[in-house]
Amino acid sequence: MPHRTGAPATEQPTSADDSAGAVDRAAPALLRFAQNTVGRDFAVGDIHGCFTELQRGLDAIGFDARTDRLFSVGDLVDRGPESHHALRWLDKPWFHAICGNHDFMAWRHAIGQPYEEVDHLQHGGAWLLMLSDAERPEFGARLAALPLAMEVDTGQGVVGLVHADCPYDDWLEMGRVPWHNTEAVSAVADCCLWSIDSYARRYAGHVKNVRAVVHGHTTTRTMEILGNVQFIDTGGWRPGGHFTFLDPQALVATQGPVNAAPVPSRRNR
Ligand SMILES: [Mn+2]
Repeated sequence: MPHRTGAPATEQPTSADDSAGAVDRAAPALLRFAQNTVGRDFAVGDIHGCFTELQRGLDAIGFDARTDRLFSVGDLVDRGPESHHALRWLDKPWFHAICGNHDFMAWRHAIGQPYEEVDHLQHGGAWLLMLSDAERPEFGARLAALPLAMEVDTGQGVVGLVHADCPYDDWLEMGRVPWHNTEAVSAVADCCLWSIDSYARRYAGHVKNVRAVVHGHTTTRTMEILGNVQFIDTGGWRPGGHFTFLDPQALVATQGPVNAAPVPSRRNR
């Protein structure tokens, strides 16, 4: 059980039946990547259907698809105009993503088992209705297969990626989670997907046995570091924000260009 995050935050589910681990996943929930010895690695925050903006950022940092890798900390879909491009991006051999709460809501919606605690349609999910009946299950299956966490070997220890919050003070615990035992996993999955607790408390403890843990989910004006935990969702998906590209090997972040899309009128946000 997670011991860091305490009581569930308001967005978190209360029923085990509706919790994030209650539906079988097609992939191991913790994926490990070997060190990239031929190019650079970058982690990027929430994308939310803004893949053209993301590409603009990649161009700005000179991303080389032949040798570099891009790791998304989740929330590929909802809110932006190009959520339906998510599978195209997941097909790219250099693009790897974990599951965010929006990806979770989208896949539950797409397979006809909507997550009852949050109305996905009210949180950017209307794009799913635009897909054909043939496309929707494919999105459901692909998003359901996203792992809840990743670790990237940097040659100086691993850097961990989790969408919202790390359930443990010791990264090795992530490797001990019985990911296929859905009842045991649900509280862990809920923390990984939804929790804003550590950030809200400005918790600055050091997660052991990992160089750094990288999160999205909590949108900040500039990247923030608490202990060895790095929050990199700097709102590249919304007007005035920018993508932050964090090199896990050097632990150096580069800012992408400012998102110059017009600010939507208030009722359309
Ligand atoms: Mn999120």
